[in-house]
Amino acid sequence: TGEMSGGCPFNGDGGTRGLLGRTNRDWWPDALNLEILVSGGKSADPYGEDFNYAEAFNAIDYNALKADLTALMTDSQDWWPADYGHYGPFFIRMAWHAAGTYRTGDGRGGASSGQQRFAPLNSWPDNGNLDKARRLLWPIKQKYGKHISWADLFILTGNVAIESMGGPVFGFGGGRKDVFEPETVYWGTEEQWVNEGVATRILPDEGKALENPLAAIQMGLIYVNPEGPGGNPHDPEGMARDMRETFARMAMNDEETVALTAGGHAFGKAHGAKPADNFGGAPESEHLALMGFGWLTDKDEIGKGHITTSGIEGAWTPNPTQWGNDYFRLLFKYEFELVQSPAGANQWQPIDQEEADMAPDARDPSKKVPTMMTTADMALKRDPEYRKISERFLNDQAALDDAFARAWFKLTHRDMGPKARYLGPEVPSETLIWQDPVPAGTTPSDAAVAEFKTKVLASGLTVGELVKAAWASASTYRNSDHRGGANGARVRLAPQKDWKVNDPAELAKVLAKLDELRGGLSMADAIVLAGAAAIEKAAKDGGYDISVKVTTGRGDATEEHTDATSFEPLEPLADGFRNYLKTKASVKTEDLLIDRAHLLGLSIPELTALVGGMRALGAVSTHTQHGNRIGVLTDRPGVLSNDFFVNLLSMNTEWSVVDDSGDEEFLGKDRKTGEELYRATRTDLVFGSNSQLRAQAEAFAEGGGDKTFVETFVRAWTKVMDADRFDIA
Ligand code: HEB
Repeated sequence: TGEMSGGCPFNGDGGTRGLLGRTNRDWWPDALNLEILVSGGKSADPYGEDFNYAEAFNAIDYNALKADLTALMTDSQDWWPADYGHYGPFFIRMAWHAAGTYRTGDGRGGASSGQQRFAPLNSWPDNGNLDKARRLLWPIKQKYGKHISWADLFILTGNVAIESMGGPVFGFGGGRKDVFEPETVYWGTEEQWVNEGVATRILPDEGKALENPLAAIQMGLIYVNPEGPGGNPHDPEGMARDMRETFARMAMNDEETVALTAGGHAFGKAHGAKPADNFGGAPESEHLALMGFGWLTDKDEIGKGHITTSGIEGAWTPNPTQWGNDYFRLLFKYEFELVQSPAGANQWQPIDQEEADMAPDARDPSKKVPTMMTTADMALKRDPEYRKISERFLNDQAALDDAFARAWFKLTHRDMGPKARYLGPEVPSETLIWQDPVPAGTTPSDAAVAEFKTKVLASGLTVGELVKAAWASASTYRNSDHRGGANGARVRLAPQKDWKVNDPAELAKVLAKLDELRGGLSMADAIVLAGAAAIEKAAKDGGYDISVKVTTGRGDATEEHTDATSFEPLEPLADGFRNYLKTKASVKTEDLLIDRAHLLGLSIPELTALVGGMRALGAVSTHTQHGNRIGVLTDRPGVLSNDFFVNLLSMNTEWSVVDDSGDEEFLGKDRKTGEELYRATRTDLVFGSNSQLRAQAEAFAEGGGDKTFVETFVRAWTKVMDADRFDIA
């Protein structure tokens, strides 16, 4: 037809940025490509599939490890001497930058898999010289081997650094298992780094807000530009705005932001001794003989402390290796003037600073040098809201201690998910609201389970309704920060219960009925069991005798256990499994399906089977811009069958775009008669149009493929239902 020939309608308005934005391959086209070796399902993990990190971690001599780390703090190495003879501040920055990439939008980033070892993070301008920090840790990593992951080591080292300089620490939970390849995370589309002059991402005059899910203000930064918005030091409001927005994206409020920044900058110094063009390139672009190091200059210069990292030069306090309140004392004692560092960066210097308030030189304690503040630090005094908090901390050291310790703990553990995942002797007993606590559940008897399932099937609720409710409950789970999931049954609570994707009225009806029937079962178990009962019935109606295994024991969370606002970012803007699209995104709608499958930890066959199975079961959102029952390519919805794949691949159907649907909705007509047969979305047709997904669909549509399909569907379903069961793992 005219519509399908010539131009390619599938490349329409949808894709402007691609799912991954700019990737390692774009940044470093010449880097060695190992991807071909991990294709074909081969793992890059040298420890093998059977390796149990929790067991390995629990066997460690934890105190000996901490003692080794403490000794390392002051064991200065000639190849990278410690400022003030103490590596503590350097390691705190390493830990903060490991954790600080976390963003609430998709739960990605963060410290939990040791990504700082790999590109692009190892080469971000903001991570300058942290290659040296990690290399300083290598002897300890080597000594303890697989008992401590790099990911855990980064954070534990940050804690030990704080403790060894007298700072307050709230606790440590281990359990971050290393991965051995770069994770694919969307970091933005810009083609230059921050230090190459790339534009800042919040520009109110141009109506430009920070794109979701990004949390950094320029490409290659952890958060904000320390010199000011886009490098401009004369925009205090903009500076505070940028800080507030980026820290909020990492789940931090104003108080936490002030405590973290001031507490962090109680320690250490910034490095801007020489213009940046005296230094080599980032690690990923450097010569083989540098063995993974970047940003190098000659040895004598390093020995003299002539280092440039951020370009800003100087310490914040007179005691950069000692916890205390000098940061706020100096911030409020002095007026500051704008000066340039030797490297040419904008920074603020106290006017008429008394010598007693000056900092020692990093290499020569007998020399005194002025302290400094970055434009970001100045915001803690220039922004009215930050200022109130800063003044409180200035006058109340105990409040700062507590706020810093708690915020640091949250910063470094926010991406670990439920407390059940924490390991080791220093896990705080106090339960924190951001850990999304769920009370322990109980395990019902087999008889009680069977009785409930029978009642559910006699309740008048449809297969589609029950499957949708269970999916709504479990599918919020994200592998990135391990939040969401069926445990706790938060689907009963705000905001989940009101999300459009969940068809709120229908969901309320289903939940009320299940509540009435559940007896002693938790709601969380009842929702999952009801879904299983529905699938077993649907399979039976399709001629398959299968059972869907449910591991009970889920608990029910209440509103008191729940920070409702913190769940808002978990709302799916699209859920291809239910054929739901809230608003058209800047990526293609099918990209969002792949993204969600990734967050759910699904393989390609699992993703395919779930989509086809949920369509067959009629588990499609009614509250979508596409209208009711779209994509249900079967005349027997509610029966588990491979009809979706058979009908999708049938050459009897000819597809065309529905006008005015923005290339989102498609009409399937009988090729001979022209009779309308089906309506479908991009998420449906992609299983016929994309060659790889089509191969999956074929495997499920072909002769005998129906059995493979049913088995894969049930396995994938159970995986999603149990994705958050860290309590039983
Ligand atoms: Fe910081 C450093 C900025 C936050 C901690 N810092 C730094 C620097 C800069 C910054 C520029 C320098 C670098 C070089 O070396 O040169 N920060 C910043 C900003 C922010 C921050 C902008 C936001 C607002 N920090 C922070 C936090 C923390 C920190 C949150 C933690 C907690 N830092 C830090 C430290 C240091 C730094 C410790 C030092 C290091 C050394 O000494 O080496």
